[in-house]
Amino acid sequence: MSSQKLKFYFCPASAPCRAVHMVAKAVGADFDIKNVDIMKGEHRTPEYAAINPMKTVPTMVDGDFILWEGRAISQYLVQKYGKENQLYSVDLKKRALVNRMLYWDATGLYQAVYNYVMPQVLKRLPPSEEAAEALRKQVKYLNSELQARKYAAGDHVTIADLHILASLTHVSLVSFDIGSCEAPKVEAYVARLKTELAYFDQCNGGLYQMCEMMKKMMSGQ
Ligand SMILES: N[C@@H](CCC(=O)N[C@@H](CS)C(=O)NCC(=O)O)C(=O)O
Repeated sequence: MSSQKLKFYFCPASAPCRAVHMVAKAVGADFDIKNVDIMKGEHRTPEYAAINPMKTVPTMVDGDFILWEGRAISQYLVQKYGKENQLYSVDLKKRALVNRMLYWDATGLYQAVYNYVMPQVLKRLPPSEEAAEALRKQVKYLNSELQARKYAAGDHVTIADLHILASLTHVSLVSFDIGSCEAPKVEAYVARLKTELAYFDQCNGGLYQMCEMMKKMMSGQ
């Protein structure tokens, strides 16, 4: 195992970056963070494109190995540091369930969050009822999964929970009430994870700073 410090390129408010940050803390990785301000277009510079031609965050650099796609980085981190195998069990079926929830987050939940939140944040468009309904549908689905178990993929926290939590908290940037989704299990799950994860505040502060900026912008300050 290389003893070199990992380097993460993060935008502090970004959901996949916050999720990877939580995973890195959970496994006790030693890392440095380089902030990339995507609002200022810092991810589109030739220097950044040379590291990640997709020009997205997060990106991880581990010596001469470079990886992007948040969920792939999280899987790499647990496999590399492996101290908390429960986060991404080596058991075939347990891992398959974590993967199912990670893929659902990538293609279902986070897409719905993105489609509802980002037009309001980036283009100052009014909230779309159609996008809100699509998001409610995803939250209700998670509620049904949480009837049978405490966490997304079992009875303990996995990397799927950390990505799902990052997606769900992203709605704080706008006015979206998870309470309006008739999903009490999801509300309780988010509240529980926020208190259970010792690193939650440290890894998610950038989101709440951006929420404050958004509030000021919306009120014309
Ligand atoms: N599927 C990718 C999505 C990465 C992504 O789109 N990140 C956003 C920030 S949340 C970004 O880099 N946006 C810049 C752009 O698309 O121009 C992942 O999960 O890592």
